[in-house]
Amino acid sequence: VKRVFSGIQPTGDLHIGNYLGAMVNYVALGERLGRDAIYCIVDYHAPTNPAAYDKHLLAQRTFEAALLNIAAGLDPDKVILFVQSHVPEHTELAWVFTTQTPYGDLTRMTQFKDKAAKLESVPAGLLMYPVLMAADILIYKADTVPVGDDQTQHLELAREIARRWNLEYGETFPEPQIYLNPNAPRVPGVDGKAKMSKSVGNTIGLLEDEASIWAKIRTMPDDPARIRLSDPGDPERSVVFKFLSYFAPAELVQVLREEYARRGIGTLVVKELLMQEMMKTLRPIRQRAEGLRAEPARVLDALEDGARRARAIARATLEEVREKFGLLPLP
Ligand code: AQP
Repeated sequence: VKRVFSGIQPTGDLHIGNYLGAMVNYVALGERLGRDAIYCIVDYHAPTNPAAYDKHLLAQRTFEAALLNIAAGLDPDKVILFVQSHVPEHTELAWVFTTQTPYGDLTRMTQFKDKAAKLESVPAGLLMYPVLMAADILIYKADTVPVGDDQTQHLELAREIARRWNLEYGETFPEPQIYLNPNAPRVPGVDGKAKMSKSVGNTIGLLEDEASIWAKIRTMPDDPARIRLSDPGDPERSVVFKFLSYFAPAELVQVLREEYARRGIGTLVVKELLMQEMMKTLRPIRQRAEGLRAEPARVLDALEDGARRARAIARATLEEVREKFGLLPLP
């Protein structure tokens, strides 16, 4: 791992799926790599999904996404944190890639198919989303991309775009590899079914009110085979245990698993402990978020510094791309 890049959308409150699947790795890789850890609030991606985009909220949500990442432990004095639209080279490279990417490669993307199926009018930007994502990554020549496993197919396409470019125009880009959190590659929703996702509404928000979180945990489904307390429960099939494993120490999880399986305890006890353990992670994030909200200049200054650093790298790559692509040099 030499350089990492990852993006996060400013489409409403970040949830524990984003936190466990991606943000935890941002922090860890940032500690290791310093300024070679590059993180971006991808505001130009947001309007590709009209259901999640609001022009009156975009700026505020972009600021909030940056603030929450810092509150979750990302140190902008160590890494590069910036806003995508502040580095316009991303969209310029995306256009170059758009001209070189087969249409069929884009229409077969499952996220495109799923999201397009829910829309009456499908913006072309939704189809181009993975091309812009490839440009986001490749403009920094990043070799590693910490994301959740829902991004696997998009990342394969980014590798394909890099490979095709290198063959046609000469070695330029590394083929970026996905970097998953082995403990939480895909966090399920509170219903235990689909992946936790803003658009499905099955999330636990990082800043969500404690009473509201408890209401969701209290009604979480148990092992479907366990109807009465006297039935043996299988922790492997319980979403409550899945969530517990994200937040509680391994020894505690082990003890509870054994108790649960031999009918020593009911789900409610496990749920109460889950709530306690989860809040141990969330409370400090909330406190730091509150502190940052009182000093917005700290976030805005960090984003300004990040954009300056990111842009210097992005400009150099784009210059190389322009030349290899055969464009008339800039006047
Ligand atoms: N459930 C999840 N488990 C693990 N990782 C997840 N990520 C998202 N959901 C899960 C990862 O979080 C990062 C940022 O996600 P994003 O905001 O860029 O977009 P997203 O994947 O579109 O988030 P949502 O909540 O799923 O939104 P919608 O409903 O609009 O699709 C990414 O690295 C993502 O993999």
